[in-house]
Amino acid sequence: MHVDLRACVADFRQGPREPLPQVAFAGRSNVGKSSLLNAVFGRKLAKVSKTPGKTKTLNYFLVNGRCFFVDLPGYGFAAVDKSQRQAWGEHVTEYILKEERLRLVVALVDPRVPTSPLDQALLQLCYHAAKPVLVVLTKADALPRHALVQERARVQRDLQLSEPPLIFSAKSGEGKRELVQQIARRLQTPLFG
Ligand SMILES: Nc1nc2c(ncn2[C@@H]2O[C@H](COP(=O)(O)OP(=O)(O)OP(=O)(O)O)[C@@H](O)[C@H]2O)c(=O)[nH]1
Ligand SMILES: [Mg+2]
Repeated sequence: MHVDLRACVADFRQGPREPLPQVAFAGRSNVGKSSLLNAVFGRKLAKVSKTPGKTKTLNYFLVNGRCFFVDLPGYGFAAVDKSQRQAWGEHVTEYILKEERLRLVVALVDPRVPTSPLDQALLQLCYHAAKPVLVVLTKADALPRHALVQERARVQRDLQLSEPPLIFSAKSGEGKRELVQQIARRLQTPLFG
């Protein structure tokens, strides 16, 4: 996979100009968005941290010259000041509402934590913007299998999803192939080859 980091911007209007489809990776701070991208890329291109709030801009990665994967700042992180939090939220909200090249939102959920109203709000925003959503459970390695299966059913119920969420682990690589396949299928664009 050939990947280039092409832009890091707060306002999507300053993002890349190419007329290529975009796939955004959204979810709470610390859910594992940047780690998921690094696992998919097979390279440490996105910055990862134990401290929530690491990704502060919309980071655009050009994938095989065919589409952009966009790493978004996380939501629900209390330790930054309120005005900064609102500005990030507004930037992400505007991006989802107004970016016409945005074709899919991959919504990441940590199966170990109760469903947040912020996760519900993200899905509502995507439905409102008529953007397709793919829900992915991160950090699958951190739970025993039976617990993971239970949490997957809970998340599906809480978020009223028609299909069970995908399972993913950046640590073990589980779910990587299926995620890439699903993204390619939804974009109707082969990402490789
Ligand atoms: N066990 C485990 N830990 C993970 C996994 N993915 C991410 N983490 C850890 O979770 C923490 C947050 O990961 P990030 O990828 O920076 O999360 P993020 O969603 O990009 O966070 P923000 O940029 O702050 O919004 C780091 O300590 C990662 O090592 C995973 O698959 N398994
Ligand atoms: Mg990040």
